[in-house]
Order: sequence, then structure tokens, then C-alpha cells
Amino acid sequence: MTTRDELLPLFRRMVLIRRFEEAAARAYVQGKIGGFLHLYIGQEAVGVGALAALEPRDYVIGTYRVHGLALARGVSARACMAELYGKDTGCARGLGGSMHFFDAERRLLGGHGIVGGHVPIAAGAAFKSKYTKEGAVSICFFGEGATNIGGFYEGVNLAALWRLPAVFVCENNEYSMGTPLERTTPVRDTSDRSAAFGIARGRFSGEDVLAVRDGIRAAVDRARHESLPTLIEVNTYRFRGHSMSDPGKYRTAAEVEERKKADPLLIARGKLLSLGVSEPEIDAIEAEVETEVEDAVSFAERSEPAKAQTMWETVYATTEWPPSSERGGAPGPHPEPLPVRAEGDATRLGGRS
Ligand SMILES: Cc1ncc(C[n+]2csc(CCOP(=O)(O)OP(=O)(O)O)c2C)c(N)n1
Repeated sequence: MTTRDELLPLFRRMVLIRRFEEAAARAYVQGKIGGFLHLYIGQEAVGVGALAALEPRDYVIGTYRVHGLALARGVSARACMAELYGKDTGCARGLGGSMHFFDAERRLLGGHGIVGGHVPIAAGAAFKSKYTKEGAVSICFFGEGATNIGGFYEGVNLAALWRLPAVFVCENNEYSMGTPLERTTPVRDTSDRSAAFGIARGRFSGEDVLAVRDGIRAAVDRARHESLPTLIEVNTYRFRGHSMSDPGKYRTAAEVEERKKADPLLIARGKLLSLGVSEPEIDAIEAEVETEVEDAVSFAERSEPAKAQTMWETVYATTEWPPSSERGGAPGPHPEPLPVRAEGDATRLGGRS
């Protein structure tokens, strides 16, 4: 039976994601955040519910729509917002930006921009877990569009073949950028594809955070205790565009409004009221979250920009440039830091993503 103590923290996390994403959208249109920005608004119950079924030792791998997963995993709103702003205090020290959040301590292995490219990485983390007998489960999130990509088949195939402790979660939000599922995919239920690998499957709605948690928990248990992978489709819907550059002309405003009636935050709120939580208690949580997000924005704004030097400490294996092998072994000068963009001069990359 659901208790208020179970639901309240999950509700708070969903509200945090919603308010965080709204604040990020505002900062983006003000030109304070560069690159791309893909919001998770509408899908909060999937990430929050799924991650509530995990242990700290488990691995979490997501796509470019990763902010919600990071917040649900416990990365601070400050570190997430600072990452969007390209600041040194961000969870990837400002080098990753929106699509490439990382947090090694919380075993968040990205944020990946290549559709489906991260599925084999999730299989790899599951392989490592099995090989070292660490008992960790690897959970991988992707959209329905990714189930038509080679990396998806390679990753899930190996997980099935080697009986890896992995959970593959397809967040079916019905559109891949502006293309509806029926124009890209011959099956309506992407978990049907589990048959190709001979693995277990699941399919459920992503509106109710506790139902998501319970559905994912069954797959996590199978992974942890039987070392078997599962492919799950969670049916969800994003209320905003694919990214901030998406005018959303491929669906009607009426369709979006209709779907907002099943907003996961509204559903959780209704459930809390029915469990005896009062309106003022809920309002207090929302006010507390507002303050947390405002604090994250002001932290990001006053933080130092990413440092070019960080690349030499974290991305490349050497802090010398050019490498001594290219200089006949002679020691070389330390690299000059690259120029860093001025605050508010966030450059938009071309194209749509
Ligand atoms: C290999 C690859 N092809 C194309 C793109 C461009 N692209 C970015 S997101 C996206 C749509 C993916 O849709 P889906 O997998 O359903 O996830 P959603 O965005 O709905 O969460 C595409 C085609 C890309 N990033 N990588």
C-alpha cells in the first residue's frame, strides 16, 4: 500500500525537475545557455520512478534529455544548472553542457548525444558489473527512435547473449524530433523487439510515478538476482518541443493540452491529497523547490566559466602539448588556455537537434 512517506519525496523530485527545466528554458532564451537544450517536461515520472527502484551502486545511462535523470539521481540542482551554463562548478566541470551530464560518484555515465550510441555502453557497464561480481544493475534510457538504430541492437544483443544485469527502458514519447512513431517503426509496442533477443519485456504507462517504480523494480530484481536483461517500453509524452529550437508544428496545441490532463505531477498531487496530505503541505514543498531552483540559477550565474585547463586534466591523457612523442621526447611548454566565451555570449550551433 502506498504511503505518503513513499510518495512525498518522489513528488518533490518531480517538481524539482519541472521547475528546473522551466528555469533552464528561460535562461536559454536569454542567451545564457549555449548549444542545445532538450527538456524532460512531461516525462518526469519515468526518470523519478525508475531511479527510485535503484541502489546507489547501480549505473544510470541516458540520452541528451538527461537533466531529469541527473536530478532524480541526486545530482544537485546547482551542479546541473552550472553545467548548462558551461561553468566550472557544473557536474561535468562545464565541458559537457546539456547533453553530457556526468557524475561518477552517483554512477551517472552520461548524457549521450548520439541516438542509441549509449546502449552498448550500458551493456558494457553491465558486463563490468557481472565480471567483477559487484552486484550493480545497469539501467539505460532512450527514446523510441533509438530502437531503429544499430547501437540498440548491438547493445541489447550482447546483454541477452551474455546474460547481463541490464534494464533497457524505452521512453516512448510518440515522437522522434518531429516524426511520429508510425512513420518510423513497424511495431506499435517497441518492447515487442525483446522477442528478437529472447529476453523478458515489460510495458506500462509513465504517468504514475509509483507504478513506474514498481514496474522497473521487477526488471531490476531480475537483473540483480538472475543476471538477466529486460526491455521495457514506458508510454509517456513530452509537453515541450523536442529541443528549444523546435516550434512543434507536427502536432496540434489541442493534442498537447489533452495530454496535459494526465500530467504526472497532477496525478501525484491528486494521490497525495487522497492520502491525507494537505494543500498547504504541498504548497510548502513547491515553494521550497522554487527557492532551490532560484539558488541554482544564481549559483550558476556567479560561478567561474569552464577552464580550458580542465580538458587537459580530464579529457586527454596528457597535460603536455604537443605530446612528447611528437617532439622527439623533448619536454614542451604547457598549453596556453583556449579563449573562453564571455558570459551571455553563448553561441548557438547550427542545425536542429
Ligand atoms: C545517430 C543520430 N542520428 C540522428 C541524430 C539527431 N537526433 C537527435 S535526437 C533525435 C530523435 C530521437 O528520438 P527518440 O529516440 O524517440 O528520443 P526523444 O528525443 O523522443 O527522447 C534525432 C534524430 C542523432 N543525434 N544521432
